[in-house]
Amino acid sequence: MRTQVAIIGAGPSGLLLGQLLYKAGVDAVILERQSGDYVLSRIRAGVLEQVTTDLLDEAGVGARMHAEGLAHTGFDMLFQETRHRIDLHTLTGGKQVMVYGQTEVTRDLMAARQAAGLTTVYEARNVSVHDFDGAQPYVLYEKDGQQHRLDCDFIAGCDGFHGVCRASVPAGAITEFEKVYPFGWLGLLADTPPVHHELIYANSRRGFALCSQRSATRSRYYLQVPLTDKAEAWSDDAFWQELRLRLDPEAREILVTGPSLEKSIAPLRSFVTEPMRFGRMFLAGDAAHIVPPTGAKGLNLAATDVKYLSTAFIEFYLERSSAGIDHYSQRCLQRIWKGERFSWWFTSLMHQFPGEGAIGYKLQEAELAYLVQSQAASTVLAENYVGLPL
Ligand code: FAS
Ligand code: PHB
Repeated sequence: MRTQVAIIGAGPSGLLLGQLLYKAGVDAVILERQSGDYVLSRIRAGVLEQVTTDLLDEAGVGARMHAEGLAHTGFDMLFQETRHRIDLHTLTGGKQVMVYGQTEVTRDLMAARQAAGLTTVYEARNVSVHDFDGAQPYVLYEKDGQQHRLDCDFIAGCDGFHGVCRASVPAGAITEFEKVYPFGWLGLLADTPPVHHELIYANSRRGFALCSQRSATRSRYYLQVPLTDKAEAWSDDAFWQELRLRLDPEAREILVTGPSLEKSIAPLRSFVTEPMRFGRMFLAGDAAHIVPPTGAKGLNLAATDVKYLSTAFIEFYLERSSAGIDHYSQRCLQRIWKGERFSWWFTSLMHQFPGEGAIGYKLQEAELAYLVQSQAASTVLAENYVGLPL
């Protein structure tokens, strides 16, 4: 089989890249290790920046997002049992975010790809990438016990943090920057009405908590937990009880609990790969970078990588220009490091760090008090949260 762009991974990065290339008439085949159902079963991001929603519109998959997504113009910061609203809309001159789960974004992209009759090989086993430093790269994979070869012009590594593409780059050609946080996020999804119409980010001495949502009837909650915790060791009752202890009296009173649909623990890390291009192979999304989810940047940074990469490929094929390809890595990394900084800052402000002692909490409280009193400080938070301009 031959294609112009071989995309490894059918998460949001791979599917969005495939859709943008299709709209421009560039051929791409996606190879995905898991089944489509498995990809959809992973519960992840929930907040989309305007840049991302615009990109989904450009890809022709924004209709359901606009019909079912929830536009949010602010969120609450909770500390010392008091909530303070960060008015995104006023602080950013009219911007907002869209609350629409990554699962639904993935579902919309999958449906569009299937409707267009485009090739996605699910359950492609033992994918390996070859000769990406040469002019004729190719990919090998197994499907239903048969070995296959996919010849291509370019390889897009959209295969996430644990993928094969970054792992195939020779050690001397890549630099990795990493910071691992001493805690994780225990997430719970439930068909219960959200505790508030907007998100609540809570800094509690017991640990961080986040009250998010997927719709008016489906809630998503997170608790900071030790890395040694196991999701299966947390009963639903234990989760709800701990969440209540980290909320303010009003939210405690209003909280509607119910059986969990999903419970999982995600580790938190800051991670960046430099560069993101290796000959004719390009990394995008979690394959190249990871942020702690506090700032809701993971999916959004992936989307802007894909914007830059799709534009570069389209310029190459339609305008015979290599400018986008040659500048891809630099363009992405300028934005990625700003997203990494914000996500690290927000995580450092909102979580309890073992060993920081009482002074650690007092310093956080001082910064939070300043943040909600200073328009300048709140504006910095707001403009990073809604997403920096492209
Ligand atoms: P993905 O990891 O989503 O997709 C990569 C795909 O490649 C997967 O489908 C995988 O099966 C496939 N793949 C891997 N290796 C392969 C191989 N060898 N061959 C073929 N296919 C292969 N972001 C937020 O903004 N908010 C959150 O709350 C949040 N929570 C998260 C929780 C978890 C547990 C994780 C892991 C991430 C979370 N993120 C969150 C970040 C997440 O949303 C990512 O930014 C987003 O999934 C990035 O999408 P992709 O780059 O497509 O990577
Ligand atoms: C989510 O709804 O999954 C979510 C929302 C905001 C975040 C992180 C996760 O900062």
